[in-house]
Amino acid sequence: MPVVPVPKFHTDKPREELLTSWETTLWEQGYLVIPNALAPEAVEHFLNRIRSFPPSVGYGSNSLVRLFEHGMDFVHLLENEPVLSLMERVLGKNLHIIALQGHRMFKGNEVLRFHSDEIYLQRPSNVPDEVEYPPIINVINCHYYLVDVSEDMGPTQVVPGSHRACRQPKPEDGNPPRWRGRGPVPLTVKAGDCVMYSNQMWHAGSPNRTDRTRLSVVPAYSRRFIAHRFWPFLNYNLSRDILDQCTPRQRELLGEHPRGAYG
Ligand SMILES: O=C(O)CCC(=O)C(=O)O
Repeated sequence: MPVVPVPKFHTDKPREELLTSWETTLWEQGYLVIPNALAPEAVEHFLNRIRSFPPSVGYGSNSLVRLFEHGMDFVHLLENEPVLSLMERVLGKNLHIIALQGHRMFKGNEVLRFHSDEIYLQRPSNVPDEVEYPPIINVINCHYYLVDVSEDMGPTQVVPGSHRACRQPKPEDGNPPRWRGRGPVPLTVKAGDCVMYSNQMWHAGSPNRTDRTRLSVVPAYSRRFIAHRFWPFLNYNLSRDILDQCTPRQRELLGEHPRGAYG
């Protein structure tokens, strides 16, 4: 594995009251934006990295995958504060990542269909939307933005509260879909901001009307019981080069856990 410099990350843990307020927002709305989550030096570093990688084999032009294979800089990013403390608060200390992607969204390759990435609690088709279901947060997609994202650049959109829908959006929900009267919010941000949302909530990109590319690094943190999505899944091997350089906490974040029920 090539040796790459590791930029400076934020290491200060957030105050308890701030964590509590962010956590409340996540449970209530399903999403949150933390401004300046990534230091300017790290933004510049990952911007240059993400720009230059060849496409990931087998994936579309908008998704780089398993970025930790490219160098320890991406592994260190997983411990960036205040994001890690918030993830631990919501998902438990034994959380791990199930994916570490890079997004390169440009005119023509946007993800425009609103969807939940996965449904963990399914509302049966005979249960009306008025029936309360709990908010579901098992996986949190965290987009660290490397460029400013204006409304014409096709920002990610989320439908507030839709992590309680417990189903995929349907044509009757409208185009774009609304959940309990609320339509999508475009998440325009500055470089360094971190957009995070429950992967069960309805989200999509939007048309990029510029010639610029929306670039982000996207770790997906999850509860321990959710399986990794490191293709080819069954026989995926994390290289020794990476593992030998990781601290015990970094190995846990990549998916090493104590033995428990089932093995
Ligand atoms: O940010 C976007 O463009 C949407 C990406 C998306 O839908 C996804 O990662 O599942």
